[in-house]
Amino acid sequence: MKLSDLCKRNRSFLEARDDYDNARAVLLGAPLDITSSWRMGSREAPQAVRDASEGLEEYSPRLDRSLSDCAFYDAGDLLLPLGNLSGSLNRIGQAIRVIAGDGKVPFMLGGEHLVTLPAVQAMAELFPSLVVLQFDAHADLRDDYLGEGLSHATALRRICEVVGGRSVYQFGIRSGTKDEFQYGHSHTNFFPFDVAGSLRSCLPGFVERPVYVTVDIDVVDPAFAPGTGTPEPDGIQPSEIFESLAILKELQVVGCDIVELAPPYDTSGITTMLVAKMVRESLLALTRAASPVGS
Ligand SMILES: [Mn+2]
Repeated sequence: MKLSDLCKRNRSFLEARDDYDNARAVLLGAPLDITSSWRMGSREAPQAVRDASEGLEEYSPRLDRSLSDCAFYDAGDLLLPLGNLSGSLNRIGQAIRVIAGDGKVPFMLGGEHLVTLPAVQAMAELFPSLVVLQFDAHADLRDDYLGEGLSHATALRRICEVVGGRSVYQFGIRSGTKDEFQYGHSHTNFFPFDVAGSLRSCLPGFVERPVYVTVDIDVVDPAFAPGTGTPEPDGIQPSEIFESLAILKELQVVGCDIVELAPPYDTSGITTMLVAKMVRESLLALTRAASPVGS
């Protein structure tokens, strides 16, 4: 199936090129929020981020690089059969397979955190030594949530089953059950609270490997990012997330996503603007990196 058969295109992200064939990265909205355990609304995030991007400069002083120098395409939002969870996840995986199969970096905008699972499954088929980096307030390591194995609260547990816990790195975690923290400490590379310093300290472990990066916006403190389904106090400042995203240019990032922005709770628009700026900085960092492994 063609990507255009799976998506609906609307207004594009700032400076996106209308040229899929020559794009290095492809933005893709995954507006799924049906397993959100508390507050829904993340399905509205991809289009809200595109709208907010109009308020950004295309130049990044931190990276000294402009979006106009960056070949990326905005594929629009996936058409998902909401209410059909497995059908929705299958469609996400299908689209990621098309993009990555064309040698491009898929950059997905959630949606809830469960959208990361089919993306990682698809990427791990193409890149068997895939490493997953997660920036998040929550461990997302439950084995089930209310008896369901597929939930945004179980996303990273399922991902551990795909790539192996030793290939999963979790940064900024400050919330979860005691079982989740024990599982994290014994099965994954688990770094509670800290993000940028821990990321830098473990770079040698995966600098030669293909990396998938998943950023849950709730890793940032709710003072700066209130527009999310499950805000968790005691988080990092935006400067630490931007410092961490800049490090991506040293890695072989083959895919990434930013999830869990929920515009209905973002009355001032600051969370949406933060995510738009994170998209800009990530695009600039990862398209400057070396070609992905295997491409
Ligand atoms: Mn999460």
